[in-house]
Formats: sequence, C-alpha cells, structure tokens
Amino acid sequence: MTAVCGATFRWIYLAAAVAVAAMLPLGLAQAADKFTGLEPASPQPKDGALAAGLSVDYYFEFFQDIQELIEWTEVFKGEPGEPLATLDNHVGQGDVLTSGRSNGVGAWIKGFIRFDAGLYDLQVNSNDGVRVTIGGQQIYEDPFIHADRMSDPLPVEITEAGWYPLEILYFEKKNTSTLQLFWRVPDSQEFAIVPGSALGHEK
Ligand SMILES: [Ca+2]
Repeated sequence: MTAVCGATFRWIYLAAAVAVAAMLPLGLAQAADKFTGLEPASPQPKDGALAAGLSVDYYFEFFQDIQELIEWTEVFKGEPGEPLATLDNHVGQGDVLTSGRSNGVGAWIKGFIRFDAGLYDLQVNSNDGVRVTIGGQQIYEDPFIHADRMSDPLPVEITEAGWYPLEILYFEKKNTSTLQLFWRVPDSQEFAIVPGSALGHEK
C-alpha cells in the first residue's frame, strides 16, 4: 500500500513539475517581450541640432551575418552615404538604401527616434540580416541571410517623451533586399512606416 501511494505521489509531483515547466517559457517570454527602461538621449539634442533622417555608413562586402559586419565596423571606416529619410526599402533586386548597389552591402545606420510617452509596438521587415538597438537596448535581431521576414510586434514602453538613440546594423548579401521599420503609436490600431518627422541625426 505504501509503495502504491509513493508511486502515486511521484506521478503527481512529476505531472506538477511538467505543468510548471510548460508554463515557465511562456511566462518568461511574455516578461521579456515588452521592452522597458530605454534610455533617452542625454543631453537631449537641442532644437535645430538634428538633420532630417538617419545617417548611414556603407561597407561593401558580401557579409554572412551581423557579427561579421560588426567586426568590419571595428576595423574599417565605412563610406558615408546620403541620409535615409525613412526606413522603407522594399526594392526586390533594386539598390540597397542609398548605396547605389544592389548586392554585397553592409549598412551602419545611426541617429535618433522621437517617442511620446506610452506603449509603442515596433516591427521590422528584413532581408538579409538586421540588428536594431534603441535607447541602449537591443530590441530585435535576425542576424543571418534570409528572405523577407517580418518580426513579431515588439512592444516598447516609453515613460519619458523625447529623442532616443537608434542604431541599426543591416546587410544585404544578394538577390532581393528589404529593410523597413514600422511602428504603431499609442492608442492606434495601425502599423505605419516610422515617419521622417520622428527621425533625425546629428548635423
Ligand atoms: Ca537578400
């Protein structure tokens, strides 16, 4: 009898452990899914200190992944390109951003994005690799070669209105290329390309 009870309890414990284990990843994923504590630029850029759009430096190489591009940025100086008014590059086999080339392009994109206080959702469409960092936090990475792939919505909680540092590492190896940055502003149902009025870079 005792042995039977012991076996029964062991099954109950096992079932409970499995149930907890099954719930944990979901709970952790939900906790990690909302980004909080992004750091606004400090000091904030003064009125008139920012030029429109984002700055970009190009690295002309057939990268395989974002880490390889990072290593290049640590060793080589990129070629400055025309600033990017928005990130809405969905061009099939056309030119990558403002690089004038359609293949073998790495881009180190820098500037600021302006938020009001509230809960935003960002979304990134990429082909090939991309890493997005805002206010010192990496909010998204899809680092390897891939066809067009849209991220899940990336919830970002902003507690302080203002300009936040934005950095995007991106590369296109060959064939088609895409880099788009969308947001859904607080209390809106619709995603839209982040407008140029919310982007800037130091003159
Ligand atoms: Ca591609």
